[in-house]
Amino acid sequence: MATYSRLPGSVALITLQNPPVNALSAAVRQGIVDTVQRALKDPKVTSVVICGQNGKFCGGADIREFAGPMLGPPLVPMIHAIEAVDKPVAAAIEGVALGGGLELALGCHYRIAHSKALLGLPEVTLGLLPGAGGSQRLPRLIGLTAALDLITTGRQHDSSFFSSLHLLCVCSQSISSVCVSGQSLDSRRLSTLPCPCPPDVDSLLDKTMVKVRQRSRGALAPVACVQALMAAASLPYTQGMEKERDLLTTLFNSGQARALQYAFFSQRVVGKWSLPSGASWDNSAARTISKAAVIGLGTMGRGIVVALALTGISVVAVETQEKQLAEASQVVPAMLQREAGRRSLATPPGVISFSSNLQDVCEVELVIEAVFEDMSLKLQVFRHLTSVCRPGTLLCSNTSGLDIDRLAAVTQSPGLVVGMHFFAPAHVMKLLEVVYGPRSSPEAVATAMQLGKRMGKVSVAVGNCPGFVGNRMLKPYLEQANFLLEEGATPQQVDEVLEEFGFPMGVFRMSDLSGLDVGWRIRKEAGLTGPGVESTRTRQGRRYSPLPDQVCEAGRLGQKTGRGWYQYDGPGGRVARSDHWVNIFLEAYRAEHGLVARSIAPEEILERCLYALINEGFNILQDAMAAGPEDIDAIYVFGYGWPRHHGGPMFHAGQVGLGRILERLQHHHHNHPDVPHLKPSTLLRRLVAVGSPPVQKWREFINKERVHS
Ligand code: 3H9
Repeated sequence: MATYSRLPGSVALITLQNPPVNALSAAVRQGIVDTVQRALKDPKVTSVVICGQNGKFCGGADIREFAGPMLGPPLVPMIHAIEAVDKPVAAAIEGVALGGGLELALGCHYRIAHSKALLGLPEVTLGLLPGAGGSQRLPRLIGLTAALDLITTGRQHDSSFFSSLHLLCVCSQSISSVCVSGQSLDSRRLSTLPCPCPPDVDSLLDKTMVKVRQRSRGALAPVACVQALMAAASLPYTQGMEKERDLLTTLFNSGQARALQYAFFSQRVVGKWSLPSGASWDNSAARTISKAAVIGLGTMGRGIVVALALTGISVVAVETQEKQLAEASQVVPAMLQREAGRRSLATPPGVISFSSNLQDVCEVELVIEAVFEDMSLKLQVFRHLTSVCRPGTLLCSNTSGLDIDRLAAVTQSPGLVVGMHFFAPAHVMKLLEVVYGPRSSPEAVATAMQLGKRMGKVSVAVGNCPGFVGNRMLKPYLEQANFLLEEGATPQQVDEVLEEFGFPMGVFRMSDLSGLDVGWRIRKEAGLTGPGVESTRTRQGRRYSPLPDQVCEAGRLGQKTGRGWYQYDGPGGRVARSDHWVNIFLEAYRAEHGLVARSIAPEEILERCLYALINEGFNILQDAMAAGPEDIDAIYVFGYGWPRHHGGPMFHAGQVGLGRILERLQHHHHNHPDVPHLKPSTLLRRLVAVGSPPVQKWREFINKERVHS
């Protein structure tokens, strides 16, 4: 709702009230309409100020209402009516003015903001455009060029940025004095102003459209934002508003908007973690960490040191190999300085001290081990740590899939051991998997989750199983991609289909970037390949493709060697070009194994890669290794490049239809009975049997089934 009060004198104060961010719900909109009317009718009121309760102006339209029918007064006429009134109206902005909140402020005649306030039009990130006049008023105020950037990216900035664009007025005269002086409000009504455009407006719009199409990877909203701004540049306001409305309606009805809004909420749902033991975010206390240590200063370790230091934590960075230590002590401070310069830090970065002696971690509160992915080495480190650290120190491992419980077992306090699985580069990538073992204490999980949040990560609590959630699902995806090559596809064909779907990189380009030796080493450790293992297409009782092993054996380890599934300009080269060698190699491989290449349709490529991954997601939910589909989806969106406008793999399954996914998995499993990952998961079957409930209901269904079983 919105409350009304008269300040001493002649100013009416309207306060938006809808915790936590004063979103413009039906009740708030009704409140605004009523209170503005009251201010107009009151002869003693000469000016109006709109503000928000609890230091937050407004977080925009109430996203929770988007799923239901539209109730209450619509935003567009409400804002238009405010702009039209003849008493000056000012928006007093504290905290945030985002989306519809900023659009409301743009309908006011004056805008004043606190220096720390954050403003922006982030609708594009929700699959929408600023549809309450924002796409038409903002460019009229700040010019087309600046508006294009803000609206197509959804970027948010503080008030000094917007002051420089004259969006905020430095009030040299108070609002009431404007009224007393009888100054006309005409020039303050943005809808009446022309849109300032650069001389080469057509070329600017064309170039922006090309850039936006490339960047958006199939997302509709950024393109619609450019179209709305084209209208602002070329049409009178009223016609521009018609265009804005039509584009908004199309976006609103698209699956992409639903996916992006789901992604917004799933990012918040995962913060409210719970474990099968009943421990959860609201009943488990986290420790505040001020001193930490990182063991191992390879690529991951260096990134983790920087991520910790950026939050103000002092870090002991330990590396036992002298050469690696010398290199890291040069590189890490430079990385930190660069990152600190890019962000405006609330606190100065923590101090980093380098050491080659594990003994130096004895004073810290938390250790993150980031040594080579080798169980015996990690066990050795954990044994050492438990003997040198103070009792009560949290011991974490950055393993990407090894058994946390085995590491915990060699320590004096297994309850204080958790996994903190970062993604490279660790100071940049948003995802953190926090892995709890059967003995991890709620306090250890809560501390790791909160530490992740402090580092600006989306932290997701996951169970302890090989590969945890992300890498466990990646395995069947990679496996299908290899099988498709055996059957006749090329790496480019597979990658193109996946990139068309919206992944920034297809599976083979991605593998080349990560290094093909990573998986090779894991397969060797698992006894799947290596000296003495026969080169057949079946290993350990199931279909296996030795293709990636053979590529590695040929010395092609990806970008770092200048050759992998593609060829590059040289070692470390970035631009992937198709390589004739790969085609000859695939032909020879097929001939050796008596395989006849067939032409494979893009639909089959997409289905087999994605549905195998999704199927494993259902197995993970069934095994309670993830609390709900939102956790899996957040992991894939923030850590694995899953296109956000498809919501995440589990959301996508719901959009395709669970019945359809089941039917296609059955079909592909029938054709490939030796591939267990294609066998539909029991949970998927059960969900289909109860009528395919929407993804938001799966958690409840799974929990109920668990209670009954
Ligand atoms: C729009 O305006 C469309 C118009 O152009 C046109 C329409 C015709 N609605 O993020 P937090 C909830 S589209 C409903 O953890 P923070 C959020 O779910 C909108 N709920 O806090 C969470 O709930 P819970 C354009 C909302 O301090 C709680 O508030 N606006 C909304 O880290 C706290 O959120 C945006 O895109 C909302 N609009 O960050 C802004 N916003 O506690 C979206 C938040 O139950 N919001 N909630 O989990 C944000 O970016 C951040 O929430 C904000 C606060 C920066 C405001």
